[in-house]
Amino acid sequence: MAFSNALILGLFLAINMALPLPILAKDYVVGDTTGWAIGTDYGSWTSGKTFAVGDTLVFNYGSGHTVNEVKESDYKSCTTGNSLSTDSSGATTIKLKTAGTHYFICAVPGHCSGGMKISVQVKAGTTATPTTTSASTSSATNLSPIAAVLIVSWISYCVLRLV
Ligand SMILES: [Cu+2]
Repeated sequence: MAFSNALILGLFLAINMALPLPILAKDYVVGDTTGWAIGTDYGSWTSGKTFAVGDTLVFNYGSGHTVNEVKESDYKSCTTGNSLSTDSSGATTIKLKTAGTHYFICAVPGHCSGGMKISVQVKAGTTATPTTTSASTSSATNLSPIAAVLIVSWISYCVLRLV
């Protein structure tokens, strides 16, 4: 009896550890309490953070700034003429929809070179809609919930028999 209980407990723990937890999309406030401003080192703000598709960047700033998404070359040279998007609402929310590196700068002259530039590396997330590239990995993970349900059902059956 004691052995069975230990076995069940062990199995239960093993399943819990093996099951992938659902990864929820996160909101990141750029620069935290400092927000989107000149003189902030956004390189150190991004370091240690992992951004995934589905996450959101929130830029908070006063009037006189913008958030422009730009290409890498324009990020490096602080060029705003070819911006992919622009906003100056004071609270710009950017949903990270694609994997890869995304670049944002402030379009007000002097601000980008003054530090208002940020690049974020976005990895493919589990919250994204399935694409052909993730098909190979999703087939493996799709099996585990079914297996888990079967195992949990079997454990429940065993526990009920013991009681
Ligand atoms: Cu600015």
